[in-house]
Amino acid sequence: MPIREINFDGIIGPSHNYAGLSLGNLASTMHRGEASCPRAAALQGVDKMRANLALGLVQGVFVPPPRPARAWLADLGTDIERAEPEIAANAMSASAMWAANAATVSPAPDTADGRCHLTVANLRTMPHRSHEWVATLAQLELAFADAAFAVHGPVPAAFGDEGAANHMRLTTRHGEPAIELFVYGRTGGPFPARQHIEASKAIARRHRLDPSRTLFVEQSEEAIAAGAFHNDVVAVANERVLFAHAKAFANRDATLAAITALLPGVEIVEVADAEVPLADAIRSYLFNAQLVTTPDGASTLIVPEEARETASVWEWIARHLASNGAIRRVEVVDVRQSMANGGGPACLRLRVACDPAVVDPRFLVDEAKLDRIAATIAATWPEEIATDDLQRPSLIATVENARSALLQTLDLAVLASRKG
Ligand code: SUG
Repeated sequence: MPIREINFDGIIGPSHNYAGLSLGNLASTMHRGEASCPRAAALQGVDKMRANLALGLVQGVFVPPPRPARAWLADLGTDIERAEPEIAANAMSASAMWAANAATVSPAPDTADGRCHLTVANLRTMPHRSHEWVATLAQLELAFADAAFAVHGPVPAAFGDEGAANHMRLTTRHGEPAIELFVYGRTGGPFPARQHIEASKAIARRHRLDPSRTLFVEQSEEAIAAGAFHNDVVAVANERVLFAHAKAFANRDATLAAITALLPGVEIVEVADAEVPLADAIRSYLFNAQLVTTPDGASTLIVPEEARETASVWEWIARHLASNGAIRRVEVVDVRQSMANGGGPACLRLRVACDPAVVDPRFLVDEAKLDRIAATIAATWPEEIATDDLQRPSLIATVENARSALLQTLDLAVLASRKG
């Protein structure tokens, strides 16, 4: 079977809540303290996957890690009952749902040993995300156990790494080798830059990429300061299309010139600030869309409902479609529960380009399996979580039982015994 692009969506976990833990992520801060709806959130995620299947795409899933993160709490010398509320919230986060931050992936055609390489992200900048990698690595090692893959542990925690959200790959149909772009932050003004250049360079070396087809690009300080805590909030790439805001990169001209020099067939779709101001781009998550190629060859943009509700964005989309631009079709999905924590359609998925036959089939889904997942969610996920519930013993029992039920549904009980 040929290489296909597979989107692995993080199933939104039963502890999904709005503790407001992510400084620099405006949605997370704005919704701090609100009650969340984990069951509705997870079902929104399932519906997004159904829509992807209907487009003819190959779809996979990752399961939520154990919450509370009991091993992390033990390393801190405490437990969920006794931890201070802020620490408890960090141990109860469902943030692993944003699978774009799970790992960086270099498909086999780009690597010197012809294997598809994955490096799990250390996510060290935010405490609630810093412990995700342990359970994520266990899952990656299971899903991608075939010799076609090389799964790497995290880069040293001295250097922050947030995975595929800061990585783009461009190819053309003319058969030139792909280029991989690593976007790092140097400063974000008042907000942390989460991706460190040394982490990106380490990943490129581990993945045995061709240095002459690898670019390290600085994200603009203005974008980070405006709330684009990851590059995928202001840019997305698929095949030969790069879709980006004009303020995405620190050195716009040099960056676009370097990309074009390496890949003359690239199509750059740039949105000017005068058309869609940075604030609208971030509020609407126009660029946190899934840019995919459907089997009919059409470049399709999957945007959240919030894009339709933002006038400048929806007008830009209408103009682009009418002009017969590189993006041929736009689909709208409702992922509002995730969006309220700063996670759009693209955050919820990790792209792995490989032969689907070499992936552990338990991580691939069709309609029937999504029905079973939805039934488990409907039966076991809590309906609502208020942030002062996070240490309530009955909620903790519900969250742990819900994950066990999902692992049973997917025949992945083996993950229950792994540390996380
Ligand atoms: O890391 N939100 C996530 C959102 C991640 C979005 N991912 C990408 N852009 N690829 C984050 O900031 C909020 C959790 C809270 O506030 O409780 C949070 O972690």
